[in-house]
Amino acid sequence: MDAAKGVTNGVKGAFKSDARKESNKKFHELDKDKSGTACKDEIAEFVASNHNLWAMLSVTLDRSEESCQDAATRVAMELASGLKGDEALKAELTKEQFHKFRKHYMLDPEGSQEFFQRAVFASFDLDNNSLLDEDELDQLLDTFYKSGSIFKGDVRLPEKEALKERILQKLDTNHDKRLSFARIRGIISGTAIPDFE
Ligand SMILES: [Ca+2]
Ligand SMILES: [Ca+2]
Repeated sequence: MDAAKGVTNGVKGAFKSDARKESNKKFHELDKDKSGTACKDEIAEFVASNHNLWAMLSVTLDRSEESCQDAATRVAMELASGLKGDEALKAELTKEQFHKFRKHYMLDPEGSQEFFQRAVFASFDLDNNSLLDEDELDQLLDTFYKSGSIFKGDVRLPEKEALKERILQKLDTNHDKRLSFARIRGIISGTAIPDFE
């Protein structure tokens, strides 16, 4: 290994262990019952005290802090556990899972963006089945038509029903009138809107 590379790796290593140390410290604090794992209630408290996980959601969607914290907690449990829906809520997260979640979705700007988009999705996925059905999609689309939404831009939106039709036509490839996060992500982030013009 040459000297420059050695230094780079050394710096990376130091950064890594700092992030890791911080995660371990936070995990220790949130693990209230000292079980060595983090359950949903413990993560919920952690989420509540980390405003950047839900405050923008509350402003953007004009929803209560409590409902946004709830959506953010569901997303955090899913991303950290790798499980879905109720299974994720029953998970006991390890210190390692917590650290990975924190590193990917809290410390990394792109990951934070994804977390926000997933939290928007979760806010409308009221039955927590990881799919937006027609009613849930309807509510999401309502936010397109409200002023001050994140989905702004100069794009002229068609009538809501027409937009819904087009979204389903384009994205609901198995025709069950339900959309997963992966399918609708472009709509939530705004990047897919021009496709509909
Ligand atoms: Ca615990
Ligand atoms: Ca749903």
